[in-house]
Amino acid sequence: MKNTPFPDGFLWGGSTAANQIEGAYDQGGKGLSVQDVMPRGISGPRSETPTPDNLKLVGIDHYHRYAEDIALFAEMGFGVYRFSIAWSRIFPKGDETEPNEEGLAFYDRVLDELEKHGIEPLVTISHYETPLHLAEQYGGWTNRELIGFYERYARTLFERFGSRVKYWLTFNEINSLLHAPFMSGGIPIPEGGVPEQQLYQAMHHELVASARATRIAREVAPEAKVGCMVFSMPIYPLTPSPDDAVAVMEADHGNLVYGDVHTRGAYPGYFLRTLREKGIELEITDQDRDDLTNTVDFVSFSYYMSIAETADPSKKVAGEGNIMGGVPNPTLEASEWGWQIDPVGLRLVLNQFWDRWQKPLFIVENGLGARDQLVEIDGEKTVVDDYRIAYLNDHLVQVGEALQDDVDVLGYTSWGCIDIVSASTAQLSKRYGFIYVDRNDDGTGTLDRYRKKSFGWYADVIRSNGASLSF
Ligand code: BGP
Repeated sequence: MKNTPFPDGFLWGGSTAANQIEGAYDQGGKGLSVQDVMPRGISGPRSETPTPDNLKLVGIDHYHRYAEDIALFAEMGFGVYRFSIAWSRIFPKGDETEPNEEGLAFYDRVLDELEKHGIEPLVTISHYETPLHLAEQYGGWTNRELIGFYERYARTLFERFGSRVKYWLTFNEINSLLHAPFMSGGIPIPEGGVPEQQLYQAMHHELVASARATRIAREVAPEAKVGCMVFSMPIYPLTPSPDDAVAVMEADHGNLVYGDVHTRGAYPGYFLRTLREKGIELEITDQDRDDLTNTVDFVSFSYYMSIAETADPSKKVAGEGNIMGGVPNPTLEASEWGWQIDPVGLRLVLNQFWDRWQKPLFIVENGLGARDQLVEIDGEKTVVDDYRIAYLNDHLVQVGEALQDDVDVLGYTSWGCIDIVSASTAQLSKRYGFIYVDRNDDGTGTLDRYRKKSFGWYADVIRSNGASLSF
């Protein structure tokens, strides 16, 4: 075996979210989630009710094909699979006192399948799919009552699945709340936007809910490891000017405060200054402060891209990006969707998070969204996705660098290991998978699955524990 920087037991796998993969939006007793009225993704208008042009209503029909999909993951050698539980399958409206048994039973079946193949589950409790009723009747996370509803939901999951699931994530990309209030926090957006006072209060409620979930897990499922999940975004100064460096520090703070609270159990001083300067007074009870001290076991994050930042208003142009765009970096190329590709940024993030938080890290999203062309080779349909292989290879090489820096990394789950509906644009043509799904943006397609070239490539990476990468 060739040398590899990846330690024994490193968890290799893939990652998805219920609202982007399952479909069956109104089956099995499921209620509506905010995603069911977001036919155009984050930036498009919401609809009043689910409309047939919303690709998420069918997704890739994983609700019915999960066994076939998990068998394909097993064929690649996955040791871990990250998926989310749809809150509205378990509590269809969100404020019920009793869970929907049919919803719980579905995830039992998914877990059975994973167990059969020896794949460790990694479960996101809430991935951008707040029950719609909680958004419309309560104002989403601006309302303190959501803490209690989430608590009941989390307790239900820990009680039911706690002995079968070791790794849990409380909220997907919790630091996206201020950038995408409806998708991330179920907060209806009035004309003129959500007042900042309410947004920051919602942020506080989610942080308390996350910490309470950790507390409950300790009681109910003592073997469980609970992590937070943030999007990571290295930010470079556009020039060497000290003012640009300060602009970077401040932008960084806006993203890092969530991880700081989750790992330290209290708000950092720089955040309190931001609140003071904005004239925001948060309602924080003594109980909240006590709850926040329930810090996480590990930190997980997504990584797709980096941005630049400047203090010079004339140079401040907004580029495209995951959750937040930034000033484009002139030294980097971008994906077809304008996300700038930066493998080295992943090493920087891993080192920064490790140095800052000293908690094991889990890379739970990374990948390239690209348009794929289905072709036939030797009678088999496939995609020759060398661009995806290059992207993933270069990022994994940087994970290897971070491991040599002695950063503690538990595992890597590439995003959208099978093609799913995009979160930002609600397209199916923005594909991340090792497995091609025959479904198009207009909703046509057979939903058949095909192995892409990257499928065999990733299987080799996993089998060799990273030794087959081109360093
Ligand atoms: C993250 C989300 C995912 C996801 C991914 C890729 O922000 O956690 O749900 O989809 O980004 O983004 P997109 O699907 O918009 O390409």
